[in-house]
Amino acid sequence: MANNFLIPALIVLAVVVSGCTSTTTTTTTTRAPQTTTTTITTTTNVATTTTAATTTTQVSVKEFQMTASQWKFEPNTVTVKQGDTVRLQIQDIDVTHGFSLPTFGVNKQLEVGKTTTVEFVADKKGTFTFACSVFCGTGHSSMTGKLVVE
Ligand SMILES: [Cu+2]
Repeated sequence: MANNFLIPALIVLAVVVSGCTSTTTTTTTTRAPQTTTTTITTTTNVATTTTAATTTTQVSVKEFQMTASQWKFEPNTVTVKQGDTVRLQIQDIDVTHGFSLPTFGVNKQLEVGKTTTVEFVADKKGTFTFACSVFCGTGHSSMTGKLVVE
């Protein structure tokens, strides 16, 4: 008799599941935040915009192209309405001239070959003489014109 000793290999698989518990210790360092308080004081200038009252005479700009040459202004008569802002674009053609209108505080020297802007408010009614204010030759004294404010 063959004694087969069957030794049952009892493989006991003891699966020990060891739960690997890793403990993470988080050290939270709470720092008091350094708060720098910058106080910016902004002064806002609230511009009080005074809207030009349009209750008075209608404000309009009357623009004229004018030339100055020996010895005349062309045109030599300018007619506007009282209250108008008058803008003259005066082109000096030949030699140095000037443009003076004392009643409205205007006196400008003109430059040869250039256009000079003269602006004023015609706030008075009447007929006013403007003239060349820079000696420009024999006919200088006759180099005048009229501003008519109606
Ligand atoms: Cu002149």
